[in-house]
This record gives sequence, structure tokens and C-alpha cells, in this order.
Amino acid sequence: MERFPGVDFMNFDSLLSGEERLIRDTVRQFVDERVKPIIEQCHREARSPMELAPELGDLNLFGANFTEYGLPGLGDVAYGLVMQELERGDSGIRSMVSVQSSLVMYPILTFGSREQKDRFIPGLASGRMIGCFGLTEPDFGSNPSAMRTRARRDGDCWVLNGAKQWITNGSVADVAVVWARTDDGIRGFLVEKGTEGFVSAEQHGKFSLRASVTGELSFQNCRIPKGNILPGTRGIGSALQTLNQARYGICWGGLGSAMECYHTALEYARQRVQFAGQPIASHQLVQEKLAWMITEITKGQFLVYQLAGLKTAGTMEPQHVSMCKRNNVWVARECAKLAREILGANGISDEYPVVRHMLNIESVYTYEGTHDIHGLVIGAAVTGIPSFNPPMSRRQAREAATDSAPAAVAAGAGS
Ligand code: TGC
Ligand code: FAD
Repeated sequence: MERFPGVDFMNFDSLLSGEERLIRDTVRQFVDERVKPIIEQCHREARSPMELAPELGDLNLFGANFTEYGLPGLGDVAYGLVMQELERGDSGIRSMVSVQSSLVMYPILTFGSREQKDRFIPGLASGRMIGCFGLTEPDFGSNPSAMRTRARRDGDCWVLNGAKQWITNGSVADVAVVWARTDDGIRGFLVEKGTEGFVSAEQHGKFSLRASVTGELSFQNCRIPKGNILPGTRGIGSALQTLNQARYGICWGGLGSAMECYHTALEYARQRVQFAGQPIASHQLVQEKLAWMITEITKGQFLVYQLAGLKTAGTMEPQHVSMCKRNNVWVARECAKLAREILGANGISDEYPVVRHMLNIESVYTYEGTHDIHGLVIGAAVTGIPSFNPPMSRRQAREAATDSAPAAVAAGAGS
């Protein structure tokens, strides 16, 4: 069994404590021994290796950065290194852990009642219970604030109507954290598998994240007990606060994917001989590609290390996470492309991990906020001007400043 030696051009390891290195190496070994031998087959069969969930639970990797309920309370660097190593195995494995930890356990621990925590956290931590996070809808991806899913209070119940799409683990989850519009703004709800009026189905035909289950959720007069609202949720901000946690993991995860592609390309280039008995690694054009990859990976490492520092200090802002997610996933995407070129025809074969990472990264580039949406978050932070909505004409802007704006817009007034 080949052991992954790590990618460390500028002695990044010197910044890590002995404990952080130990945690990283434990997960690295798990990935080499338990993920790598099965992952290409899972990818071929479009099968999520859910059998790994209890093993991940036994390694305390679900909710690893929380402290309640005996959870290990890993520091932010150690937690990031866990995500890095898991995503080196496959983005779907990192997704399995980050959805469960950051998108399900975090909102329950942060916004939930004591009863909800007692009921769900131990099962989720052990990997014997699976959770999912339903925010995206068929018509609302980048703009979840406009969601249509509704929850209406009726006696001792909440009644949900609507649909969610592209939900990681959606069709296998025991409990779904679902965001819905109420008379009191957007709130989070816990919807349990088997609840009448709640149906989930697997989405097929994905050419990316094939080793991860993606599902759609539908709610038709689905009645859930009033105690299943997450009482601390207040508007879309609670969902976005939750997303920050998962995006933080992806910032590190992207580096794991990039490292695997870089390492594979370097080894291949050293061994593959073309023209006059020389390895392709001896050619300047190949070296330039490797130099680009290792430079960007190294810059990405120092970027996330600083992000971890801000998170630990409590000064991490959403735009910091956006910069790191946007940059490191883009680096991973470019590294996958360059590695694939270096591998020639072998670059499109699943005998090597590169093409799987190349396909996976398209999802990672899109989910948890697309590359461009994160660019706009950074743009809004530096200019003070949010530009998510298309600019209005001067006339629309004038009308928006008056009370007659809705009527004028409804009447078709425009540029
Ligand atoms: P906006 O008006 O800007 O903000 C509304 C309120 O929320 C606050 N806020 C945040 N709070 C914490 N963290 C953040 N990142 C926040 N961003 C905004 C904001 O301060 C405001 O608070 P208040 O008190 O003033 O009301 O909201 P907007 O509706 O204009 O949205 C902005 C935008 C476009 C950035 C946001 O909608 C966005 O991030 N869109 C991307 C959607 C997204 O990322 N979806 C992910 C779905 S889950 C997923 O993909 C899981 S994949 C998992 C896997 O398999 O790994
Ligand atoms: P759209 O929002 O329709 O965007 C399409 C394009 O338009 C993008 O390029 C985007 O950048 C661009 N665009 C949109 N608005 C603007 C703008 N204002 N300015 C400039 N460009 C813009 N969601 C969940 O809730 N839970 C999950 O567990 C989950 N898991 C997922 C798993 C996978 C494999 C995938 C692929 C997606 C998952 N998602 C999940 C959904 C994901 O978060 C959304 O796909 C993502 O937020 C983008 O939404 P969209 O696909 O509807 O694209």
C-alpha cells in the first residue's frame, strides 16, 4: 500500500503542533487504507460508501471541532487538516463529513433546544444516524433568500410545503435540516425520515461527486411537531452562518484534492519516458506546470492557516471564508486540469485518481456558493456595494426611492 508522503514545499509542517500532525496522519492513514482501495469502484458504480460512516464516527470525525456531548473539540487547524486529508481521498467523503458536522450538527448545537441536541447529536456523532441540509430549491440556488418552501403553524404542528433539490445525502438521511419561510421570516426545521408528507428521492445522472448521494426532498402538507423548529434560527442569516462552517472545511479540502493531483502528476512525470529515453519531468513545459501547482498549493496552505487563526480568534468574517473557498477550490480545479494534461491519455482513465478529482471539483466549485458568488461577496466587502442583483436603470432607481416603486415596476416601467 502506497503511503501519501504529503506536499510541503515551504516547511508548512513547522507551523503545526505534534498533536495536529498526529491527527492529520491518522486521517491520512484512514484514507490510504479504507478510502483509496474502494473509491474508484464507488465512482464507477455511482455508489456512496455509506458503510464508512460508522468508521468515521468511531474515529470521532463527525463534529470533531465541537466539545459538547464528549466531542473531541479539535482546534481549527487540526479540523482543517482532517478536511484536507478526507478530500484528498474524494470530495464526496469530505462532503459526507462536512454536511453531517457543519450543516447538521452545527445548527442543532447552535440553534437547537436541549431536547433536540439530546435526541440527535449522539447518533449523528457516531455515524449511525445520517443528516442532510436542505436549503437549495429547484428555482433558488445562489439566491436562497427567495425560497418558496413554506412552514405554517397549525395547532401543535408546523405544516411544510415545498421542495429542495441537490441535497447531499438527501435520500438516505434520517433527519433533514430544512429551511422554510414562515410568517416570522426564514427558520430551520428538523424533518425526520418517515414523516407523512415527506418524500425523498435520489438524483441520478451525475458525472461529478459520483461517490456521494444527492437527493431531492418534497414536502406536501408535511406535519411536524412544533418542537421540531430550531428555536434559535432567525432569518436567512442563520442558514448563512451555518454555511460558513462548511465553507471553512472546503477551504482546506480543496487543497487535499489539489495535493492528490499534484502528487500523482509528479510521480507520473518522473516515470513516464518519451523522446530519447528522458522522463517527461525533464521537459521545461512539464516543469512549469508542476511549478504552478506547487506554488499555488503552498500559497493556499498559508492562506488557510491564517483563516484558521482568524476563526480561532473569533475575527473571521464571511468575506475571509469566501476568499479562501474561491481561491483554493479554483486552485484545485486548475491543478486537476494540469495533472490530467501531464498524464496524457492516462489522465482520462480511472486507473489514476486525477479525472475523478477533476469531475468532483466541478461540484465543489459550484456548491456552498459558486466561485462567482464568492467573488461578489469579496467585491461587496471591499466596495461596500452589494451587486448580487443586476443594476437598476436610472429611472428604476428614481422610482425605487419613492413609494410608487412597486406599482411602477409592476406596470412594466424599465430602462
Ligand atoms: P444578505 O442580505 O447579504 O444577508 C442576510 C443576512 O445574513 C447575514 N449574512 C451572513 N451571516 C453569516 N454568514 C454569512 N456568510 C452571511 N452572509 C450574509 C447578513 O449580514 C444579513 O444579516 P442581517 O442581520 O443584516 O439580516 O443576504 P442575501 O440574500 O443578499 O444573500 C447573499 C448571498 C448571495 C451571499 C447568499 O445568499 C449566498 O451565500 N448564496 C449562496 C448560496 C449557497 O451557498 N448555498 C449553499 C447550499 S448548501 C450546499 O451547497 C451544501 S454542499 C455540501 C457538501 O456536499 O459538501
Ligand atoms: P444558479 O444559482 O442558478 O447559478 C447559475 C450560474 O449563474 C452560476 O455560474 C452562478 O455563479 C451564476 N450567478 C447566479 N447569480 C449570479 C449573480 N447575482 N451574479 C453573477 N452570476 C450569478 N444545496 C443544499 O442546500 N444542500 C446540499 O447538501 C447541497 N449539496 C449539493 C451537492 C452537489 C453535488 C451539488 C452540485 C450541489 C449541491 N447543493 C446543495 C446545491 C448548491 O449549493 C447549488 O447548486 C449552488 O448554490 C448554486 O445554485 P444553482 O445550481 O441553482 O446555480
